Amino acid sequence: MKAAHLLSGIVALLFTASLASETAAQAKPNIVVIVADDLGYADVLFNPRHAKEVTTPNLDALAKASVICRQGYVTGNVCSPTRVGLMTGRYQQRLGLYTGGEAGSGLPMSETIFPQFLKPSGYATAQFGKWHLGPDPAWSPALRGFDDVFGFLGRGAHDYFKLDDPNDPIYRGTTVVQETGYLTDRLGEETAAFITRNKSRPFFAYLAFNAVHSPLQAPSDEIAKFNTGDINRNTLLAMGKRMDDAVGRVVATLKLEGVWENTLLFFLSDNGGPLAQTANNTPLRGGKHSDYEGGVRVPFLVCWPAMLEAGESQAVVSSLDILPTALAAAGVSAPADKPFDGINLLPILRGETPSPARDLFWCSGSEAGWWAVRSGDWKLVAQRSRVELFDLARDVSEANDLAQARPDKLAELTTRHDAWLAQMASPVKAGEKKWAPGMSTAKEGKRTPEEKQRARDEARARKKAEKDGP
Ligand SMILES: [Ca+2]
Repeated sequence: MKAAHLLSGIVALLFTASLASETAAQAKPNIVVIVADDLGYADVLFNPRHAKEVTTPNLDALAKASVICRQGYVTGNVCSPTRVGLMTGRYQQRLGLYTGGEAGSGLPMSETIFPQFLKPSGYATAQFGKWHLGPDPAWSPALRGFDDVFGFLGRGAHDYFKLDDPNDPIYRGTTVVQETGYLTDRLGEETAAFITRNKSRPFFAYLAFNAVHSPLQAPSDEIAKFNTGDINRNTLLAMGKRMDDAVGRVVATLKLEGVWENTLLFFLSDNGGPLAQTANNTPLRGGKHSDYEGGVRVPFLVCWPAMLEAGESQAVVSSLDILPTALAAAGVSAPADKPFDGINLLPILRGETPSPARDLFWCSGSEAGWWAVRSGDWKLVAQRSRVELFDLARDVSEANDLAQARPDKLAELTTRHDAWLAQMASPVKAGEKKWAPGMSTAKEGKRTPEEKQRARDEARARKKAEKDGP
């Protein structure tokens, strides 16, 4: 009897222990998504071929605790469209949003976005920094699932020092506020304060720096620490360093508040570095505004100390995967009516399943004329009539065009892209899904003087918008 009692006692104890450990394992992780803006692929220390003058010690420390995804992509080559993909887990082209102008004019309010999937599970949600998914307060993230909001809405760029400009306001929630300080510092401080306020419940923080997007502005003492001989480069690096400090502050706060281990954190850039602004994308070709690797392959980290062993991954991953991965980690079901284009990365990054064969697609519509597809190690990159083919396994710099040598692959990838594009919506603003020969030249010849003037005005407006930043 005694022995039986003892045994049942042990069984009960084991049962309780296993329940407790299961509960601990099931505690919902915090989700932190940090997006840099226009960050050069080689302007971070964790790229082994980083530019020698780069200083990002906090990002480097984060990378050492993360899975560094060496083949991480975003879904577009400019700011706004990639944010649609990130917020919905679906290609932005499904909504007819191909260009910066289209996506920046508004991600339809009818779409369910990232925080709205998490809120029913008890997550506190917050957005800090650049929104760029709708131009005015009607499109505010505060009206679509984010409890706390601190940032700016309408444009790709914001002055880093002038934080009280009524023409380009900073909002807290839906209220315009007058702020002081350096914007990048402020975003780090606000995110840290949110973490402290919500440490005892699961939270989702979306920290979208506008750094290191133009305008090139940094505190002069920070700029003075760099000595490249180029004031623009010095300023860009100072902006990057300040962003690195803000990331360091966020990570330090997660640790201080005891929630670091169970936080799933992503870090990436929204598109490649702009070469005109002295960004360095080594060893990749091109930069922002192009579908070469330099425009769409970005620094990409996934960190979850409790559940992911740090290291490197060569899996092809996308910003589309962030939402599905976060929902899987949080135990939230993916929507059945609008299936994600992204995938749950956790089994892949844990090495439980091999990297799946997958295709990634890009398309900026007929106006910009860029489109591209990656299938296995093959990549087709097209802008209008120029179509090139690369083998990324041997030629990550896209220096050796194999279009003539491998017409079979060229045809195969074109077919894959056409099949994908057929599922996408037409551009909401202008043009066709894809540029075709004769499209713009034919129009040009038939224009009346009024149409030509309008085209010139539009080009000027586009140029100004580009300066403000897509
Ligand atoms: Ca950007």
